[in-house]
Amino acid sequence: MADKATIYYFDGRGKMESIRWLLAVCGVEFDEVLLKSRAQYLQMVKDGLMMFEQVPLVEVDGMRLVQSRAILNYIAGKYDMNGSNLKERATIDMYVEGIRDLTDIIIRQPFLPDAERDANLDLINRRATKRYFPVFEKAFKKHLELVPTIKKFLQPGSKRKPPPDEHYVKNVKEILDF
Ligand SMILES: N[C@@H](CCC(=O)N[C@@H](CS)C(=O)NCC(=O)O)C(=O)O
Repeated sequence: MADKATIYYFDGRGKMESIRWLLAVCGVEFDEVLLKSRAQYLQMVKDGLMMFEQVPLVEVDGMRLVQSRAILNYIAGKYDMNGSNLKERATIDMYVEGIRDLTDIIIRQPFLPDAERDANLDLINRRATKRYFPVFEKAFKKHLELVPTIKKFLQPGSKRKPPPDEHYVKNVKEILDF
């Protein structure tokens, strides 16, 4: 039985969603502490919970992990998701870094000033359809069967978060004071 984790983040996708996905794929149960107010965030900073005063924060195996790459690498390493040799690891890393480049421009979209939204949306569409999706579609054609843990995470009622809405954006801005 995998050790349970506790994750700290806003009530939305952001930089935590890939971590939620990986935990789910690895079959790791997790509790969520949702950041709801600036006071709660400041208290976490005061208590020294986050090394760089940032979330995502994941408590697992007696550690407080921050930095999404470090968190993902730890979980992937622990649950043997890094391939069986250095070459497989390099291939996995290329897919991971590719999808990170795409999600970086997606995550920022709802936080952009109005004047920059259309251009960024255009960039997302171009990059997704022309650069990233074809690579992943090709890979999925080779490995099409749906892993049961992924199937489960896609069901309603899982801890998967919905796309960001105005309420989420307002909440994050209030908590981080920007
Ligand atoms: N490199 C970090 C960036 C984390 C990050 O930017 N977190 C934001 C929320 S998504 C945050 O906590 N910002 C508060 C701050 O930087 O003061 C990671 O990948 O985890």
